[in-house]
Amino acid sequence: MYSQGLNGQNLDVNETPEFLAAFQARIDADEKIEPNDPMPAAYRKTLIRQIGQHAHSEIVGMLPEANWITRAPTLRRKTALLAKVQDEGGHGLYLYSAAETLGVSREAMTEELLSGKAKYSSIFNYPTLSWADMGAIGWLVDGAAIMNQVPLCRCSYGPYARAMIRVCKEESFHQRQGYELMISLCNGTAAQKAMAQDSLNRWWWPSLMMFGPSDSDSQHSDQSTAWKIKRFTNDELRQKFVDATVKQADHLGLSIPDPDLVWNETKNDGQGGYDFGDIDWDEFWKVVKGHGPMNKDRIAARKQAWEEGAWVREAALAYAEKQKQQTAQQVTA
Ligand code: BYC
Repeated sequence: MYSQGLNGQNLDVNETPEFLAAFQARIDADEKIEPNDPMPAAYRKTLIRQIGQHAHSEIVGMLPEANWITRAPTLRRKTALLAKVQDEGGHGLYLYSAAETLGVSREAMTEELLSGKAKYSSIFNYPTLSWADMGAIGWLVDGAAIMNQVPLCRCSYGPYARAMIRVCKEESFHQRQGYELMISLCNGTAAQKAMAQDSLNRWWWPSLMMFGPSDSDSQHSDQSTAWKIKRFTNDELRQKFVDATVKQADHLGLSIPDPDLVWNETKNDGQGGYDFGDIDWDEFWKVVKGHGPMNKDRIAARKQAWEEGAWVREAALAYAEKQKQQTAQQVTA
């Protein structure tokens, strides 16, 4: 939809020092960069990478939860989960559209996902083993997503920033849906509470990994921050998430699976924050490189959906072409 507005005139820019300085001055003045504005090729490439991977994450992210729609324990839970999974599909579509405004096609992005070239969030390569995982995902995964994505509403690239406003509103509903599910389980039987604890144990560390490698290993952070694509570093957002979430676990009466978690009054410029244990970065990179528990299944499911949906795309294109011809005939008549 957005790509209709891209006229392609500024895809090749002569990146003289004057041009780069003027571009950075626009960013520093908090101006939004729009699809037809001239921009450095590296800025465009960074956005295509990040927005494309973000879109893939939303679409792949439908799979772990969709697995539980038919097994939701009540009609109320089923409709809420169905709506949530549908929202994630919508987020993927806004994001693919935002990436298209940068001159990349949806087909090219999908091919990169299916070939393993484009990444998607590590979190979706873990299995959903119990109903409590629907609560833990909403609470922790959507909670982490909100922490990361609210700053993206102020990203320098207009279409991405605007798409994130609606996405964040919906993620907020998802987070509450998950937390409310956890409250019910924690107020239920001992077995239900144990199921909630087991789920927290399995999803805690992968949720911290969602924020990406530590700042010292984050190859893109410095440039993305200078371009105001990123407003906070990976470690800053991870810290904010831990500080907000520990209190929520306390309220549920659940224990965070980290023996090194301790309040540190000196953190966050003296406002206090939690010290936490070391993240298993070997596990993180293994999952990112395609060797997590569910990587193969996730890509196989996307490949199947892409192939089986080919006729729908063809039919939609043929219909659009027919409509175009009919409109042209009406104009000339
Ligand atoms: N998983 O230099 P860095 C959701 C990659 S969807 C996999 O720090 P950057 C939801 C990174 O791509 C959640 N890969 O990168 C959906 C880079 O590799 P490449 C998705 C990761 O971009 C359904 C390399 O590691 N959210 O919320 O500056 C249901 C070095 O990293 C991960 C977004 O996509 C990871 N966790 O920062 C429920 C948000 N972390 O590209 C919920 C938008 C890093 O050079 N994205 N990598 O091959 C971002 O904010 C940033 O891209 C990141 C990474 C913070 C994720």
